[in-house]
Amino acid sequence: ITNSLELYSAINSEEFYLVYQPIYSIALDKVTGFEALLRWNHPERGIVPPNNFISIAEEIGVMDVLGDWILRKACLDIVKLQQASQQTDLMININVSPVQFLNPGILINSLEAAISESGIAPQLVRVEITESSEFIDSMPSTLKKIRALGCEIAIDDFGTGYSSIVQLTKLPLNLIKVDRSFVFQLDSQDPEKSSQALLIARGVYGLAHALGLNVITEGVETAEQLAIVTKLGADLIQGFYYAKPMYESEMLPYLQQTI
Ligand code: G
Ligand code: G
Ligand code: NA
Repeated sequence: ITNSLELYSAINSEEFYLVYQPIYSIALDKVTGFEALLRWNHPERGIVPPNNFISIAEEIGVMDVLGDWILRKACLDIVKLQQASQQTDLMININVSPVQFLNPGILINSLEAAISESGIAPQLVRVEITESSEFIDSMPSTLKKIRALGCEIAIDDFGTGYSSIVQLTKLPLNLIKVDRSFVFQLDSQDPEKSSQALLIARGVYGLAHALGLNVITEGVETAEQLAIVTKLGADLIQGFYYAKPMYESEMLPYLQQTI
């Protein structure tokens, strides 16, 4: 249903936009950054969620172009917000697709361009990666280059799919993002399930911290879940409890209202 022409034209006619979800620091008791999340406002089909088109964009080879647009737009938006909110240390998490690691030169160029165009401090940029066994060989050297630019690297969806404990020591990471299925299970009404989830979560936080990695806990929706993960050692929280992904125009009012 979606072809490359349609995706290219969508980039040119600005049908893509980014929404932003806050990331909250427990230690600092404030929002310290946002994750940029892609949306497609299709002229006929309305809002198309990324799960319905990113894999197609990856297959037909437009992810480098789309990824370039995402990096530039997200950096520009967060710098604007830093200035408007006078919170100059706000961080931006940006998703990079595994296929972008097939053309590392383009990815690094895009990142450098996004940084220089926006003037953002590179250490405020976090690149979120998901592991994919196909591209794993080309990843470590490219990740090192990203780190050399000064950016941070977070591994997404930890605890699902390919991301394994071994990778935590093989890749030059700064953070892991715990998949929201973790939090969901902590809260299970089934006592056996929830106590198992508790053990696993404690282990993951402990391991991450022992390796010097920060943890973003995704999918926190309730005060109960927040209390549980805080006790377990969570440091950064992303979830509907704080806010759903919001439009760019909503970020400044959101920050002002949470101070
Ligand atoms: O925002 P939502 O929950 O619909 O996102 C679903 C998934 O789509 C995310 O977990 C993420 O993996 C992917 N995604 C969202 N935005 C981006 C983006 O800008 N780039 C890439 N590569 N993936 C994205
Ligand atoms: O894996 P990744 O970080 O790319 O996923 C981000 C997506 O997860 C966002 O698009 C958002 O819609 C979704 N998300 C974030 N917080 C919550 C939450 O508390 N509950 C649920 N169900 N989804 C969430
Ligand atoms: Na992500």
